[in-house]
Amino acid sequence: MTTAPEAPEVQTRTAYRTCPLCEATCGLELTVAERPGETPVVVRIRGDREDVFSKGFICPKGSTLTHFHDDPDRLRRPVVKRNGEFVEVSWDEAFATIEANVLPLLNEHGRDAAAIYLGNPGAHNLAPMMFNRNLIQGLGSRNRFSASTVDQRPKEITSSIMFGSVTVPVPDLDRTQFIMLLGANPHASNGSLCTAPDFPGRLDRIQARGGKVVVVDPRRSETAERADEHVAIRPATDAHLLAGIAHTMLAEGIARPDNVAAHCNGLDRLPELLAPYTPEAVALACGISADTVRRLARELVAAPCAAVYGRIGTCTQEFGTLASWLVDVVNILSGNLDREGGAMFTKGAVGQPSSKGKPGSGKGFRMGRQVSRVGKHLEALGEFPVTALPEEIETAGAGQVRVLVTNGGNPVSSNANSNRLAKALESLGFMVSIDPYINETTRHADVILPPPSSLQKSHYDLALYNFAVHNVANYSPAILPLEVGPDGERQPDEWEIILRLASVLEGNGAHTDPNDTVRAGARAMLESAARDEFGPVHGRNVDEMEAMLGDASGPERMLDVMLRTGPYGDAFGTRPDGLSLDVLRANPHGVDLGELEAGRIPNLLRTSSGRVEVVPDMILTDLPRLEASLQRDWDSSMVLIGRRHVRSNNSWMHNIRVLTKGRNRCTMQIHPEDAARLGITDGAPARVASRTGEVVVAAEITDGIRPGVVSIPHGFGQDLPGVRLRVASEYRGVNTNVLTDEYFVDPLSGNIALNGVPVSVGPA
Ligand SMILES: Nc1nc2c(c(=O)[nH]1)N[C@H]1C(S)=C(S)[C@@H](COP(=O)(O)OP(=O)(O)OC[C@H]3O[C@@H](n4cnc5c(=O)[nH]c(N)nc54)[C@H](O)[C@@H]3O)O[C@H]1N2
Ligand SMILES: Nc1nc2c(c(=O)[nH]1)N[C@H]1C(S)=C(S)[C@@H](COP(=O)(O)OP(=O)(O)OC[C@H]3O[C@@H](n4cnc5c(=O)[nH]c(N)nc54)[C@H](O)[C@@H]3O)O[C@H]1N2
Ligand code: SF4
Ligand SMILES: [Mo]
Repeated sequence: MTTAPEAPEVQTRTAYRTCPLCEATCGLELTVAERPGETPVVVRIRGDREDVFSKGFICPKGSTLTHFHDDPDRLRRPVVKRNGEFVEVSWDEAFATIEANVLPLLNEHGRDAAAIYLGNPGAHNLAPMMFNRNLIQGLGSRNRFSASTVDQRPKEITSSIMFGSVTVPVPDLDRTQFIMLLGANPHASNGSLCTAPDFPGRLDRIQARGGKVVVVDPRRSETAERADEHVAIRPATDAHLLAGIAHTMLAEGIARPDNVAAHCNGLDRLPELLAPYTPEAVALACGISADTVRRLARELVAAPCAAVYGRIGTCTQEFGTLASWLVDVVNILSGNLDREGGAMFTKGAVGQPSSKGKPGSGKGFRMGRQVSRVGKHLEALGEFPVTALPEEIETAGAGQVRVLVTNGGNPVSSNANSNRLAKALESLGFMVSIDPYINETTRHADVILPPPSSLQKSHYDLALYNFAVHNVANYSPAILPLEVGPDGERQPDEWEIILRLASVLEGNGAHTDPNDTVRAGARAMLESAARDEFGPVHGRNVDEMEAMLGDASGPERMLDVMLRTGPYGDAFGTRPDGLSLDVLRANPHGVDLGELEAGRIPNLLRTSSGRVEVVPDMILTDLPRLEASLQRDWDSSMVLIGRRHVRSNNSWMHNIRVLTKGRNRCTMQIHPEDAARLGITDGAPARVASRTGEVVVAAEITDGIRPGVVSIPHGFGQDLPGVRLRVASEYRGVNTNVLTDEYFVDPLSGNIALNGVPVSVGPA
């Protein structure tokens, strides 16, 4: 502790925490001021220069955790809707209200009359990562939805089929000499399904060491601006381009999948399957030259090492699964899968399916174990695609959804056809949200349970470290205490909220001790680890291991088990230098677990064949659609795409004025040729319409976008009745998902196609 000279009674201390806002996991250094008898406050946040992974990097959002914490609109106590108005109540009353309203509905209509929607922050916070499964179990409904099906589901499916589990290869950013990014703008997003603090700096360093960065994007994004080459592709034709590249490698005899060929099924079928995708044929669809397709194929093979990486633009579009599959096919054919400087596999410290159980094979992947009631959409990874949510609420009959639970999600903003979804939510019998804000979605709720702010909860990036470009582990304890309400009631921690709600929904009441659930969960994990004959604690005495957990509670108890039984763990004593929660506590800047390892195939495979399934049957069923689209009249309509900005985060950070101040960022970008033809003036309002709706948005004329394409960012449009976001509601933004179409999906995954949506554009 040091004493600040200007205010003798104030003590300051330094604390460290991983930023939970995006996937980059930057280390933050926080200065906490403490005055005797008062609640401590965080007075400064900056990048932690000693963080083993981020080394001091942060973006403008990272230092705003205090603004979020202090936001007067952020709920501190639960609210219950009475006569259309939200009123603050005690936690006990909130849970009692849920119990009194939800259980009768479920008793009458059955458990499937409930649905759950889990949003993006759930992937960034320890408690939901650990305990959302309890919430799902407590609800007991088959109607499970998440933001994953407006995001990365296509990639999760292709890696599950090809490798046997959600084991997504990441570009080896720090060693590659050639990277081709499709539909990703890490200058704004800092990367996704590729955890890399200072992703932009890592791209710069590829160039600095003589490598090449190629960006494939209909828009000259900030990333494209700094790249060596920008390929301005037509939206939704990445699968065509990648098929053309793969075709070229095979046709020219330059493919060299030798490093993994012995472990692949179906490689020999690729030449025939990809025969239609000649550079000339795909060039027409992609709106780029055949020579470019050919040259990219040759460069990818000729580079000392290379990685192809696709993200939002390749997933949230009508050929999302095919494009995601082809990313890996091209990495295989260029000889770069599972190789240094190529597309590699992370080995997370908490253990993944690919590092548990028998090395080299497993149960493989199955989807469609359930089919949704109305639209007959297939389940994948335990969920239905969220395209099915509105129709499940609206359509009468047995199994109609009458109760909705959301945790950290804003589907009215983030899912397609917002107007329809908002109307559907209004018709629900009861809705419960765990959320800090009254926003576009939660204004429809009957009860909102607010989690503590990020500064008040502990953290470990359970999911994101499994997609990191370097193996690391980092745990952050909570920095500020939980609040105590006017009645002396302590605010529950996020994990306690989730587990209490799970208990209420299950019918066990709000007064079961969440710690009993935690203890039982940790014990079950130990039992399963002791049974794993390939794991580090096989055959060990469970009581003995349990005793070593001490009295750790909450997610920490579970995390400790995961770390200790994981690939780097201390195995409860037999590997004394290994990881445990104590080791992470002693290393607040994180633990460096080394560079990604090459040659993890075949051991990481969990396919039933024990091979990489290069040509899965599911893919075969969809290839005819891709081939037919080669003949499509791609210019028949203007199309809409999205974008992100570094100063915003999906829908929920627009209430932080330091981020939203400055020029209007929610504009419709349009090419000068289109603007002239359609009578659009720069800065003036333009009308954009689609099958589902219409918005009026300020036009931004720029030659940075391809003709025929307009771009509007998502997550804006908070100025709706009932929303309590005073800063965000003043912003001149519109909700672009009024225009996106819930029935325009990638058919294999059911993921909504948010990019490449046909629209008409004119002056307002
Ligand atoms: N600042 C900030 N960071 C974020 C987020 C945020 O909202 N703001 N969100 C986080 C989340 S949830 C995610 S999933 C990640 C996403 O991270 P990214 O995948 O990097 O997402 P975007 O920044 O939207 O970049 C997508 C790019 O795809 C382009 N594009 C659109 N359609 C197509 C197409 O058909 N083909 C190709 N090739 N390109 C296309 C767009 O022009 C855009 O430049 O970002 C995360 N990080
Ligand atoms: N047009 C278009 N639409 C898109 C996208 C796009 O590129 N274009 N991107 C899609 C993508 S990639 C994603 S991931 C989705 C995101 O979709 P969602 O997850 O549905 O939406 P978010 O905007 O991330 O909203 C997060 C919600 O969580 C709340 N929240 C914030 N922190 C916490 C917390 O700690 N705990 C809890 N319980 N709640 C919290 C916020 O108040 C907000 O209500 O949007 C998708 N929608
Ligand atoms: S890039 Fe920004 S928002 Fe993302 S983790 Fe780092 S500081 Fe946080
Ligand atoms: Mo996302």
